[in-house]
Amino acid sequence: MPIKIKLCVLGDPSVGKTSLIRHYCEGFFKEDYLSTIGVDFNRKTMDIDINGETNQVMMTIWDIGGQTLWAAVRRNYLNGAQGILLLFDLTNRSSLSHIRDWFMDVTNVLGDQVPISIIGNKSDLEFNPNVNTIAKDLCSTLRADLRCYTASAKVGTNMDQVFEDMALEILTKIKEESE
Ligand SMILES: Nc1nc2c(ncn2[C@@H]2O[C@H](COP(=O)(O)OP(=O)(O)O)[C@@H](O)[C@H]2O)c(=O)[nH]1
Ligand SMILES: [Mg+2]
Repeated sequence: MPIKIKLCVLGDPSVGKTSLIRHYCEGFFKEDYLSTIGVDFNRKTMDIDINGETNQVMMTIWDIGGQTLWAAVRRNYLNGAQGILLLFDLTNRSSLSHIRDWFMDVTNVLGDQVPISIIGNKSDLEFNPNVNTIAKDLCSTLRADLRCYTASAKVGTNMDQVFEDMALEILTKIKEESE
C-alpha cells in the first residue's frame, strides 16, 4: 500500500500552477491548459528512499483556480494538506510580491509547521536576476526552513527535484511523528 500524501499548489493566476502539476504528473507540457475552473487534482506515485528503505508514495496534487478569493473554499481545499508549493512567475514581480499573502493564508489554516516550498517558475524565459535574490531573502525572512527554487514547468528544470524534495520532507515528518 502506498503512503498517501496531499500537496496543494497556490499562487497568482498564470504563474504556471496547472502547467507544473500536469507536466510532472502526465510527463509533458502543453501550451494551452484552460484557466483552471474550481479545483482540480492529479496523482503521481513515486519511490522515496529513507535510510536505505524504499517507500512507495502516492501524491495527490491539488490545483485551485479562480475561487481562491473565497476563504471558505480555500480552507476546504487546504484542509489536510501535508505540503504546500507557492508559485510565482520570475518574469512577473507582482506575483512575487503576493507570495507573502499566500504564505500567511496557508499558515493561518495549517499552522506554522507545514512544509512549504517557494518556486519561481518560468526560468526558461529571460528574467531579472534581482528577482531571484529578492525571492531568496523573502524565503529566509518568512520562515527559516522554507526551500526556494527556480524552475520551469515548460522545460522541466528542477521539476522532479521540487516534488521529490517535498515528498521526502513530508514522509520524514510522518515517520518521525509515528515513532
Ligand atoms: N515559458 C514558460 N511558460 C509557462 C511556464 N509555465 C507556464 N507557462 C505559461 O503560462 C501560462 C499560464 O500557465 P498556467 O499553468 O495555466 O498557470 P496557472 O493559472 O497558474 O495554472 C500558460 O500560457 C503557460 O503555457 C514556464 O515554465 N515557462
Ligand atoms: Mg491553472
